[in-house]
Amino acid sequence: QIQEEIPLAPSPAKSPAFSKQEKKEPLLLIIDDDIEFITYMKDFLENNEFQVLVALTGKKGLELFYDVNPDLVLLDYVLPDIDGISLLTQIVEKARNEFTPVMMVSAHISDEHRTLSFNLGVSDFIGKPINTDIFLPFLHNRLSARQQILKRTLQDELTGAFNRRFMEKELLEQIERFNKEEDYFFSLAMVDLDHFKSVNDTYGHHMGDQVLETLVNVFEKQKDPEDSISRYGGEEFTIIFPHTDGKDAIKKLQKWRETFSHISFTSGNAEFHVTFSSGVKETSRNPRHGKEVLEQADKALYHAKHSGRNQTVL
Ligand code: GH3
Ligand code: MG
Ligand code: MG
Ligand code: MG
Repeated sequence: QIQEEIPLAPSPAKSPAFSKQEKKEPLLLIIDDDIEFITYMKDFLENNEFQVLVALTGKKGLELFYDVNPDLVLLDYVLPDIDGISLLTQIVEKARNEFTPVMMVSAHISDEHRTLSFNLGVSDFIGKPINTDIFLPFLHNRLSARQQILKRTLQDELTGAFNRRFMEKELLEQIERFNKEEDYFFSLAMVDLDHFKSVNDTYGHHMGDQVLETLVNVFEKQKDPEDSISRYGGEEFTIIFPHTDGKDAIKKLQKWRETFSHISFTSGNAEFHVTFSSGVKETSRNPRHGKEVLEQADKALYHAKHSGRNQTVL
């Protein structure tokens, strides 16, 4: 039997599958009211290592889309609650922003339907019943294209962390949630390596690059799945901790700082250690803009630097 919302394992993570650590099964959202079709597809896809979420109405589908950020959407052409094409348009627009392929599925393929769908921005139009032999490789192609795009647009090449563009998008979403949901809060940290210029000057840029990669590795290994590490620029990183107050964010950072500062880097015969400083801002009072949160974390970072480095300041 189909529930409208099939619960997912831990947090329906925001972090994309291209993260070095977590290789997750792709998440598909099926928005359709055809129970027979849904049952069949859900079963088939789950047997082929996909996670599947189902929504029986367009409205529920859009809500779920915002909640779980799926990798691909299978969308019924005709849904009971769709008011004209406005909801369809909203789903497709949301999908476009996330580089998420939308496959329109319908038992009635007319040129008119197809034209309308493609004009909306749907990437594919598939007829029911679906030939699953053909569908599977097709699905994989679409998903791998999406991964490539996400990688290029949201990931920092050197470290594998997210890039600043991702961070800005994520911060905007966090702020929106914070302003909308009563009990929601998050923390943001700015991290900057200590005396990094001298690492470059003494051991060379290549070594400096290795230090940056190692730092991100330490973070990625110790972070919780929903935390996101982004390279803000140069040797500065931003970490967003959803559902985390300043105290807990600091606790995490202290642990990471400890681990990182004990790593021995070697260059020729020399052995050296590197530390970082960080500033944390928690959303305890109403921040109106992401910029404000960033500025306050940056201020805290400034204090950490000026109180002797290798520390975290709230
Ligand atoms: P502080 O403790 O005050 O932060 O001192 P610092 O020497 O780290 O000073 P600052 O943060 O201003 O230095 C940033 C340095 O990081 C300068 C720049 O050459 C270096 N850097 C930025 N991006 C990269 C990179 O991608 N690779 C390497 N190797 N170095 C980088
Ligand atoms: Mg239908
Ligand atoms: Mg700096
Ligand atoms: Mg620095």
